[in-house]
Amino acid sequence: MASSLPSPSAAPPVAATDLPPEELRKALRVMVLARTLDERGINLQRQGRIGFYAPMEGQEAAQVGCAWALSSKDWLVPAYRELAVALTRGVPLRQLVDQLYGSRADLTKGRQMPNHYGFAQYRFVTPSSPIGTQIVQAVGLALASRYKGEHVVAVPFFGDGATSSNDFHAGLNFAGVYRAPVVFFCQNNQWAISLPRAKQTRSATLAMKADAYGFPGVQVDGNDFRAVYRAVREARERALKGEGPTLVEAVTYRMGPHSTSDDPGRYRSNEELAQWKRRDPIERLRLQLAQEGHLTEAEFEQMQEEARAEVARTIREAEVEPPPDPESLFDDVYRVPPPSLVEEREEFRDLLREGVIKP
Ligand SMILES: Cc1ncc(C[n+]2csc(CCOP(=O)(O)OP(=O)(O)O)c2C)c(N)n1
Ligand SMILES: [Mg+2]
Repeated sequence: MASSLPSPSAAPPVAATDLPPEELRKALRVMVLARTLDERGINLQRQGRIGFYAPMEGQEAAQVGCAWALSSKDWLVPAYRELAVALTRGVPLRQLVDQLYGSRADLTKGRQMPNHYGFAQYRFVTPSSPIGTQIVQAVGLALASRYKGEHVVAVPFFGDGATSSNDFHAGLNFAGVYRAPVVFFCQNNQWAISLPRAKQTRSATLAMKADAYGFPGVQVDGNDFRAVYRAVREARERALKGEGPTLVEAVTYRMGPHSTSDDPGRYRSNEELAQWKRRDPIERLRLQLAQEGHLTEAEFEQMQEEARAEVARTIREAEVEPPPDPESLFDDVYRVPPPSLVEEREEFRDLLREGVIKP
């Protein structure tokens, strides 16, 4: 895999971008906020305060760069690792943390695993856990939006592993045939749990798979915010002009474990991690801004400090929310519940009252 890595000594020259420095500083702030919550997320699980966490450390530039290039009405169709996408779209930190706790304040009512959040208001679709399913869902959303005359794209977020799923091929083929306004955003973070990219496919790149479906595929340095932003913006423009989908492969790295149920030390080396840490996406954008005279060290430290304080305050507030009302598990399935379910609900209420079932 080392052969596919860009050489750290040959850092690319600072790329031109249409984004003014203030926008880039805002993007960096979101990247820092995402990393801060991510670190706390792992610790909260280790301390037994939440049940599960899937970190995205290392993928901040890919996620923020992509989401920054979209409009607020474009559909986001994520997997379980898209924290920084949600933050870029403007989802309040508190709503994300409430979902991690699955408390009464959680919009998904404690029914989804942590990280599997959805926000209708932000067009951030709740992920389905089976790998690749969001790809076909996004194609459907894109076509439906076009029929309705909306000037938007749909963006499924998926990993290198998902490119082996049936839904990847079905989704790309259908989108190609119907020129669906989709930007397929693949974060190639080198691993699908313990399966390395080299064992995922013999294709030289993931981007080239788009060739078979008759539309462009572009590979981009996923740790370079500006490169990702530019690639997604161009793909979006193509889609909106009616020229069809694009597959964007953002080459990046999952620095943490797959999830809190995983120990990456069992399948990958410290050297590999160290190599990628030298390509840290946050450090890259920070350095670019500093070199261009748009960010001082003190300003960056303040960004980190503010993020830490905001995350700590949000966790403190979210943690005292009570758990969901146990009886609410009977809600939302039927508009008019069948008699058997009404009966079951009454029985459940009795067991709660008698203390046989504890909330
Ligand atoms: C259809 C299906 N098969 C297997 C799994 C178990 N699983 C969960 S995550 C994952 C790896 C996905 O890797 P990738 O697409 O590269 O995304 P990443 O986790 O690296 O972000 C697997 C195999 C699943 N959720 N769904
Ligand atoms: Mg992966």
